[in-house]
Amino acid sequence: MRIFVINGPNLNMLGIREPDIYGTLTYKDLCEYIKNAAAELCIEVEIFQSNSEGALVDIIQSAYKKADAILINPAAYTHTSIAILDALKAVALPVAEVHLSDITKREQFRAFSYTSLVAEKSFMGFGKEGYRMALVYLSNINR
Ligand code: CA2
Repeated sequence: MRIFVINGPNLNMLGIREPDIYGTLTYKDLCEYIKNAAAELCIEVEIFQSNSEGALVDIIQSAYKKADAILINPAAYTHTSIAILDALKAVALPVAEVHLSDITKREQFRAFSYTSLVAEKSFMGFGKEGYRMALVYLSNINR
């Protein structure tokens, strides 16, 4: 099974600021954690990160016929991007949404997620562990 893990804007800055919200984990640490979790589950992962909405749409489209599922943390685009929602609908793959923080317990503008409209399941507020939980969830989806 091959899963595309897609991370949105500013996640590459993890560990640099706002440790109270996102912890001290760096983006490199997060990628290592995802790769180790995937290896334990015998899943192949390809990890992407972009700060650009269009690039994220391109990455989602490239998953078509190449991936069996998508794990996505669209970061701030979670709350704004119909383009990312449409791309996820277009490729019609199982989607799990992950957020390091619990977006329902933060500012009001973060409470709504366009991604949740297409995601089969959302994991939020579990930090890096949410990525492992989402990999487990997607690996158990029978298609
Ligand atoms: O909790 C999450 O995973 C988020 O998707 C993270 C996004 C935020 O916009 C979403 O509302 C929730 C932010 C990504 C990282 O932002 C940083 C900000 C400062 C320092 C380092 C990272």
